Amino acid sequence: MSKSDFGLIGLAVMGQNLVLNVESRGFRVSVYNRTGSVTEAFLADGAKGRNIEGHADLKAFVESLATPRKIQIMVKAGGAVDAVIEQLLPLIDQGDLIIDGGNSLFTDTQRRSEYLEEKGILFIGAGVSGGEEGALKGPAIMPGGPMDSWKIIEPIFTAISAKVNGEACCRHMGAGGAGHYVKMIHNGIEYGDMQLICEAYNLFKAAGFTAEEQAAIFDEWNRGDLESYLIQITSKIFTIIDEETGEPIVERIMDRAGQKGTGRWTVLSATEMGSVISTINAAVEARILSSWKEDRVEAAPHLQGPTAFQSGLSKEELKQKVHDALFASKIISYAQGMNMLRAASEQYGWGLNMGDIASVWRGGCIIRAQFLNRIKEAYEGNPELKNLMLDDYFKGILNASQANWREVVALAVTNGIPVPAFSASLAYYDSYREERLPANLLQAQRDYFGAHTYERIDKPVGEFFHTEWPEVIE
Ligand code: NBP
Repeated sequence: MSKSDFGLIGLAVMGQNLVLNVESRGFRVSVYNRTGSVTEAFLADGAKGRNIEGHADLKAFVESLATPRKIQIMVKAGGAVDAVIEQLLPLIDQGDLIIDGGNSLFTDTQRRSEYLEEKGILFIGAGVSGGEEGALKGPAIMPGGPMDSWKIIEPIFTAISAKVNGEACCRHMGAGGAGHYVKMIHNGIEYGDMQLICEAYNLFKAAGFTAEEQAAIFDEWNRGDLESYLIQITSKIFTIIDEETGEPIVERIMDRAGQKGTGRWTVLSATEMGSVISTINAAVEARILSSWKEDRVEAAPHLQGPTAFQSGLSKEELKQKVHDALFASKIISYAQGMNMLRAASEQYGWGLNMGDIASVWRGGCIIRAQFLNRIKEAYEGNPELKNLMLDDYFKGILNASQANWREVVALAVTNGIPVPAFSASLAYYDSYREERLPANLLQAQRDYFGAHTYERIDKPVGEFFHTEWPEVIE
């Protein structure tokens, strides 16, 4: 029997669907899963009649693969990946390629890259986005690792990835952990996008829009400049009615959000690098606050706020203003994410290409959106673009939207409706365009209590001064 072109370990939902996708592109695939019954069930069901062979024994699995072997690990991120690598090492040869396609922390990927390089094993850490459906029909793939390793898997990854205008949503991102880093930022941006949509929904709900009206608004937005997968599914969510109560299902769902950790990793990495991702940060914190359900229920009768929603706006006017606030905030979120990628690229020497990243995110993944074409164009037109906000297209939108954006944030604040991501985005915009921030006073305070010194606006940069501040008498 001919050897397989590709092997995959880890037959949970993502692994199974990726296998079916690879096979559907004309490749022969071997599979292995720690729990053998899972492999058997897959062979008897989804893989039945397809060019897929399953193995209960890891050695037999490895031997079934054509060399250089291409083995993708699709198991739970963390220790399980290391465990599988250790099991593979005695069985594979130098020059074989291991790909970790799970949501691994990029520092783990960097470590594994170095470890495997020492042993002569090729390694790619690939972020895969698009959930189960993407895995089956065409995900966005963000591979990182040495170029020679990438070349080995490029034909298969290019074949299975999503396509936009005939272009594969899969490009080599950079060395080491670059691919998993880009995937982590993708997930952070996904958090931001989702939270911004939720804030729009919350305002509409307070203003008395029905679920049906919201379905129509998001559907309309999905046919305009906000066109995206997340806006599309949001529109559909509002159309689903709970059979038991006859209410829209969204109103029966518990308001306690979960998270698996990639948003938190993004925030931690930003803090370490001195990047500002306030929109994503607000989104991560909003999920945490949502999880404090019992505390919120207990506090609600004790802490006062405005009672009836008042705006003085027609529904049509409010719709337009919220649209502008959402679009402007979304631009800020992407501007922050792209700047963080640039900072990481410099820090780790990855040479990330912003245009390529925007291009890969256009299809297959959760944040796929029409406006990623504009981001791609912005960075292709000016690879040194300092901040996405300064690109002509985005600058035009921000300038045209800022008045409505402010009105929406003010309206939310006046009515006691939390809009942490809208307002964090606006504060970033206003801080970035401010020539003089109040950090002069901050420097004075630091010099006061810690003699940290300060620079002066009327003296050369890099010259430091200290004032003998008056003693504080307690
Ligand atoms: P899970 O993350 O739920 O992992 C389950 C798989 O890991 C099973 O095949 C399981 O084998 C295997 N496994 C575990 Br758990 N511990 C193992 C160990 N010590 N040795 C060998 N195998 C082990 O699966 P998933 O949801 O398909 O996701 C796979 C990867 O893709 C994860 O890193 C995930 O974060 C990432 N991802 C998921 C999605 C998504 O939408 N679900 C999207 C994008 C990326 P068993 O059957 O023997 O328990």
